[in-house]
Amino acid sequence: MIEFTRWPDQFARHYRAAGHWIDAPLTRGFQAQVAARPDATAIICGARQLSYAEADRLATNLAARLSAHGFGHGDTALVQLPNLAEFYLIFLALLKIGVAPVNALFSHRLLEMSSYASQISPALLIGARGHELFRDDAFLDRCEGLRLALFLGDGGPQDLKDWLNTPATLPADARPTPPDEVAFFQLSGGSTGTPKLIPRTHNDYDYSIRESVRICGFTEATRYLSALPAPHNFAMSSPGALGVFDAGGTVVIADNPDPTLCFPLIQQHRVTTVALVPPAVALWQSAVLADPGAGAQIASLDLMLVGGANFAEAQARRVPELLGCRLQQVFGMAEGLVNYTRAGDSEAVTFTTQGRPISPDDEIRILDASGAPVPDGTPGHLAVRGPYTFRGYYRAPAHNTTAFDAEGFYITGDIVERVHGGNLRVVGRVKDQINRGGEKIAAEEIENLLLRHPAVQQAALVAVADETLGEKSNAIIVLRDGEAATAMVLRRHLLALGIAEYKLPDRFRFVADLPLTAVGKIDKLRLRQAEFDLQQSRR
Ligand code: J2J
Repeated sequence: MIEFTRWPDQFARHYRAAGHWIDAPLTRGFQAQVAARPDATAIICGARQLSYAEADRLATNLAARLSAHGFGHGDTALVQLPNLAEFYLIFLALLKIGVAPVNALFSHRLLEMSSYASQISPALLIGARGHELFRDDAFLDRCEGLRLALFLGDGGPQDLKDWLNTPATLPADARPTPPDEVAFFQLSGGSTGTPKLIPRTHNDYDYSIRESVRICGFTEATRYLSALPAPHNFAMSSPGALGVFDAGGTVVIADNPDPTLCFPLIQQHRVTTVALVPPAVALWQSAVLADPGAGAQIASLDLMLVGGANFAEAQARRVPELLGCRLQQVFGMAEGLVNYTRAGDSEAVTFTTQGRPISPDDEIRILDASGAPVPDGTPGHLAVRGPYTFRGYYRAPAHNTTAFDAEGFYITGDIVERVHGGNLRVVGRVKDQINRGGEKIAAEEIENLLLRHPAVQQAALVAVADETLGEKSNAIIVLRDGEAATAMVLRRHLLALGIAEYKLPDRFRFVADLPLTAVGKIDKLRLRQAEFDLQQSRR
């Protein structure tokens, strides 16, 4: 079994007694639909339409062959695929035999993938030959204990499609890991030097999905456009593709949220529901404004879920106006807690808050700097404990001592206020992270990499406001005496180290010195304020 930080017994007992944890595997919802409505369409991907029975058959083929090769409980997998049907087939296959995957983003490169590999030592690697990292097999040497690698587009014995398509029978004793064990690892947006992993159990994740389905009213008639990166927690579970499978609806896959790609898909497949980050909503709104015909293309759209980053009230109000659908705001995190505005909420709640928690057992604390609760309407630090909020990052004991308080509350690093009868409004952040249009960048990770360049003496990454993305990243650099380096040189340095492109600083600024705190650390607060002031003065 995979070691992870469990919920204390009395909490587990309570979550079971309350009916939150039902001791079923994460495949439960999907398998129920396979049994009840085998011919219903589960996934549309390009020209392919997979029924529930067909998707199950392919996932079972892969699971069976992996099982025959000795894969099972205790094994982990590192998976990286673009938005394709195979992503879900593999996830289901691995769950069926109790192999726990990390599903990396397709934008991740050498550095992120190496970090995941060293944290989980995957026995299985699944990737796409189309990704730069897998043009050859060099990366395999970085995976200690690797027993098998399969690739999309391989064409040889390692061809993933071959493993999915060749009929095979699952042994009678193959089963998912027990419901209160790790089902898979979710990715943390992070604020530390290395990307952290979040163990998610069947019980906790399944609960968040079941309740999300109920809150968002997903049914067999739901046709959900999956246009965000498929492994992201929002796209997987809020209610996400797994929520669609639970309800028996159809997932329509898009590679990305570009309206020129998505609008025709919506029209062709009569899509009813979509989840987007705010910058994508802005793109969709502009597309409709620019071409009234575009509005007709998306006429089947009934519900838009928006989350992942700050969503301005004015833009929220324009969702029903311009896009002709209902809006539910979502404030979630891969670590657990998810909040939704609900159908039937007042306009004030729908347009100016990020909703309220899924569960009556989500314990929310909003605290001032001294740790005392703040009154409603006052911003404070959000801490949370509950039936689907994790209890510890994977193999990160030192970090866990500061990420949680003594009572097991996860300290989110978000600043929120409670308004309109228990709804939360996200007003800021103290974690050292840049939220670049929903994509999270841990400042420390990039600063450490910048410091590896010989010309760099000090480096600080801070967020600056951006009209399109909400935030962009700004690297502020002090060079060593007598050294020279340009933005281009440092950008190349970061790319050569192998970071995902979305983490590249949008701008570089070279300064003579950085403000320091009393203990000699870079004073990020002052720096952020200085950058903000600079930005204002340029307007
Ligand atoms: C402001 N900030 C938000 C929102 C997340 C559903 C939706 C989103 C995520 C997600 C998710 C925000 N307004 N509506 O996992 O299941 C910021 C907060 C939060 C961090 C989490 C889901 N919604 N945020 O975005 O793990 O700062 O999850 O702590 O990527 O995004 O990021 P992530």
